[in-house]
Parts: sequence; structure tokens; C-alpha cells
Amino acid sequence: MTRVLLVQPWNFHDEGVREHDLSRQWRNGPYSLLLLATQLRTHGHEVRIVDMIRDLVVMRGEVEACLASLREQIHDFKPEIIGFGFFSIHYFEVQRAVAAARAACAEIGLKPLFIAGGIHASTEPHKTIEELGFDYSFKGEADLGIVELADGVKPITVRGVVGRTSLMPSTGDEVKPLDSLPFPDWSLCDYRFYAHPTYARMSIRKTSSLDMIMGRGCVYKCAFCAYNALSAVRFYSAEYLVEQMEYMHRQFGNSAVYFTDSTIGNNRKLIREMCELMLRRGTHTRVEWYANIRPNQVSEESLKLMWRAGCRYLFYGFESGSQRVLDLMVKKCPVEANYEAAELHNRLHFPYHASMLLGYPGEREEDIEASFEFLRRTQPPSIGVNWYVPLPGSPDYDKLRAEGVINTDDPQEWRRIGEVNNCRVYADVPEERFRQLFKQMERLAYVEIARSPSRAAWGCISPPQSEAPQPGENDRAVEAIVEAARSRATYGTTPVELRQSA
Ligand code: B12
Ligand code: SF4
Repeated sequence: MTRVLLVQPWNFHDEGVREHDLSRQWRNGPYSLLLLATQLRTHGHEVRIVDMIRDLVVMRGEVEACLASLREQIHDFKPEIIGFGFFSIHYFEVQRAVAAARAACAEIGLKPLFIAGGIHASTEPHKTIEELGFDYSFKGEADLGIVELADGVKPITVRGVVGRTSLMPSTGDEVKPLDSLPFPDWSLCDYRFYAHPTYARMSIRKTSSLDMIMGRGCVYKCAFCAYNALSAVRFYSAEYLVEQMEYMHRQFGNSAVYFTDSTIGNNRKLIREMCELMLRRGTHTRVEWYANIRPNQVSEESLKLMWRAGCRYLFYGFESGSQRVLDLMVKKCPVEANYEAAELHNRLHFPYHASMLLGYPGEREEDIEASFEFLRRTQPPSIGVNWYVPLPGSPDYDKLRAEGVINTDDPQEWRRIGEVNNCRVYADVPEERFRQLFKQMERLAYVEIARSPSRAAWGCISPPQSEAPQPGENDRAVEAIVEAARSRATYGTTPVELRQSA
């Protein structure tokens, strides 16, 4: 039996934030660590999760307090393996937490093995070891590899484990079939924190939700996405998924489930089977759900079936209203599909979120105009406007590096992924002009459409008070509304309250 401590680094946005309104925020639990922890426990190992995302919120934004708590956990648990799971945006937080964990170990003469996993470690295994202070990186999926490690197999012989001197890193063996994995045990983290009823997840009403995943990998290869760097495409069965929903509802009391897959539409047969099974078992009367999906993967028939089976919200990465840009992104999605999906939702009164991406390499001003046009015409009930940042592990990143556009890896830039508006400009638009256009799109999304009659037609108790025009309102007040919406968009979506639906 080996003692394994799994650590999730904190979100830097929460640093120094003393008060949180959890009913307006969206955070997702440490799903992958729960999966690995449950798997380890099933194989007889002792495991703990240190969830610094939750800790930093509970500890009122004080990073030092979180690090002190990590130290205490190490002293108390005396782990033999310490594993961190993270994305590129967590680079600095991981660096700091690993240094603190190493110091805590040294204080009591502990020499655990430090291993990094997740997308960043998988795509940059050697740099992760050198720059972040690990002994090993894990490349790929670790459901099987982590058990071998804990069983005492020599690290460097475990497939997926990369050491300082590994020249030809292997990739972790993939578990087959996915149904053979145990359901992640949410009691290994503070699941009540994640299931806190909130408006931010599903703009319609407060829901208490936990996460699930339908499968791994993606059949598409969008150039900005790092998804394919990790997993081959495969899925759980409908029976497994519905049973898991029922189990979570019984065990943890959540009334909703969010499928975190980048798109659930890669297996439409599975969606149909899952919906039909939910309807037969009555699961839809106990648990509602929401998910991400591509516009070209829905039809009127499938949306109606999903709605009947308890789906109450769908998130779309529309990205752009310009076919030229969608093609540059290798989205393999006609712009008409964007319009059709949005119009279908509008017609069915099925709430959805429109995620837009601005600043793509090669994007011109007329392309951005096409995105304005898309939003103006479709008037989605909820919108997120994102600034393009190349993700390590994505085809774009490799291309921009090969072309010399990216000269050095810049972790400061990675931590801005998907949220702020002062990153580097990659579009074919002069920088100042681009910044202006981005600002205008944020205003359109977060102020103008939010205040429009179309939003009210969704049944919103809208515009929400904070977004209602104020007498004598000035630019700074509008900017504050955008700022608030921007931070909500980072965690999910702009909350609106709806009275009725399809
Ligand atoms: C679900 C998901 C989310 C969820 C939940 C994230 C979470 N905390 O688990 C949400 C919606 C919150 C999310 C948010 C974001 N995400 Co995301 N997300 C994903 C997605 C689609 C699936 C991840 C997943 O659960 N996969 C299934 C599990 C089982 O696989 P896994 O996580 O990879 O874990 C396996 C291995 O990596 C490994 N492993 C993982 N941890 C560890 C630890 C150890 C010690 C070891 C040994 C192994 C190991 O073993 C696991 C089991 O096999 C991925 C795509 C992908 N394929 O990774 C993007 C992805 C990871 N996300 C990405 C991004 C950019 C983000 C955001 C920054 C987006 C934004 N605009 O804000 C935020 C950041 C949030 C945050 N602050 O943490 C990028 C990351 C790119 C990069 N280079 O960093 C990805 C790759 C998608 C993409 N667009 O390219 N995301
Ligand atoms: S953006 Fe979505 S559809 Fe495109 S490759 Fe990534 S996960 Fe697949």
C-alpha cells in the first residue's frame, strides 16, 4: 500500500479575493484527480487530494494560508508519491506549490516522488521537469500508469512516465473499455463546494451540479485546440453514464450534471441511447444536465429529444461569423451551421451559450464584422467573448513556433488563456484597432444584447438590475458592467434568469 497525495493548483484569479458569491460563480471540481484517486483506492492504495482551488476560496484569497495547509497535509499524511495535475495556465502556481511541498518534505526528511500529469506535462514533459521542479512527468492518460507507480514498479519502466533523460517518451496505456473505470468518488474532495447552487452554470435557474464526462478525445482537429494531444477517441456506454448520474444524485445530492466533454456530439448514437435510457428510467425527473456541443452536430429532432431527457442548456463554440476564419481554424463547420443551430435554439426556446473567439491569426476586420453580424442577427441568450491565445499542445502553437511568431514559451501569456483583453494580438488587424473592436464586441455581448428586447423575450427577469441603464450612466459604469460580465464569462456564462422554455 502506497500513500499518494494528488494536488490541484489554485486559480490565480482567486488570489487576494476575500469575498465570493458562490451562487454567481462557476468552478469545476478536480475531476481527473478524483478519477485517479478512486482508481488508486480501488487498487488498495491510500490517497488524499489537496484541492487548492477550493482552499484558496475558503481561505479568503490567501495563498500563504493555502501553502501552509499543503505543508500540514504533507506532514500529516507523509506521502510517498506527490502528483500534480494541471493545465498550462497553472504554470506559476504549480512552480510555487511544488517548491513549498519540497520544503515541507525536507523539514521532516521525506523523499517522495514528485510527478506532474495533465495536458501541460503531456505536451511539454521535459520542460515541466526542469522548470517546475518535478522528478517525472506523465505523458497521456494515467488511469493504469498511476496504479503501476503506486504498486512500486520502477518509474522509468512505466509507460507514460518521462524522466529527465528519457529521449523517446512513451505515452500512458489507455484504459479500455472506459466502462471498466470506477465512478469517481466525489467525497474525496469537498463536493458540496462544487455543488453549491449557482446561477452561473445554467443561466436559467440555480442548479446544484457536479461534473461527468461522456468520453475522451475528439474526432475533429481544430487548429487552436490541444484536445487531441492527450486522448484517443472513445466513450462510456449509455448504461454506465445513466447509472453514474443516478449514483451521484443518490450519493451526493446534486440535481444537475455538467458534461465537461469539449463536445458531446462526437457520438450522436450514444446521446440518443442515453436520452432514451434516461426517459425509460425516469432519470430526467431527478437530474437535469447540460453540455458543450458543436453547431454542426445538432438537429431539431436531437434537440427535442435532449430537452425531453432533461438537457436544459447547451454551450456552443461558434467562434466566428466568418467562414474564412472558421476555415483557418480548421473547424470543419460551415458558418450556416452556426446560424442554423442558434436559430433552432431561438425557435425552440432552448437556452444556449455562444462562445466567440476573436484575434485568430489571419483574421481581418471584415471577419470580425461578420462575427458582429452573427451576434446581432442571432441575439443569443448568453454570450462569452474570448481573446485568442495559442495553447501549448495545439497545432497552432507548433505552427506559430515553427514560423518564429512565438519565439519563447511565455507562461505569462498562457495564464491569460480565455479571459482577459490585454494579451498579444495575432489577428491581421492593427493592434489598436483590434483592441477597439474587441471592446465593442464585449459591449455588444455584455451590455447591448443583454439589455435588448430579444433577451427579455427569453423570459429574463432582464436586464438584470446591475445591467439596467442607470440615470446619467457614463462610460466607466458601462466598463464596470463589461468587467463583471468578463469575469463571469471566465467561469462560465453570463447569468440571466429565464421564465419559460421549450
Ligand atoms: C473538462 C475540461 C475542462 C473543465 C474542467 C477542468 C478540470 N479542472 O478538470 C473546465 C470547463 C472547467 C475547463 C476549464 C478550462 N480549460 Co479545459 N478542458 C477540459 C477538457 C475538455 C477535458 C479534460 C478532462 O477532464 N479530460 C478527461 C480526463 C480523464 O483526462 P485528463 O484531464 O487529461 O486526465 C488524464 C491525464 O491527463 C492524466 N492526468 C491528469 N492529471 C494527472 C495528475 C497526475 C499526477 C498524473 C500522473 C496524471 C494526470 O491522467 C488522467 C486520466 O487518464 C480538456 C481537453 C483534454 N483532452 O484535456 C480541456 C483543456 C484541458 N482545457 C483547456 C483550457 C485552455 C481551459 C481553460 C483555461 C479555458 C478557459 N477559457 O478558461 C479553463 C481553465 C480552468 C482552470 N482554471 O482550471 C485546454 C488546456 C490547454 C493547455 N495547454 O493548457 C484543453 C486541453 C482544451 C483545449 N482547448 O485545448 N476545462
Ligand atoms: S475545439 Fe472542440 S471540436 Fe475542435 S478539436 Fe477541440 S474538442 Fe474537438
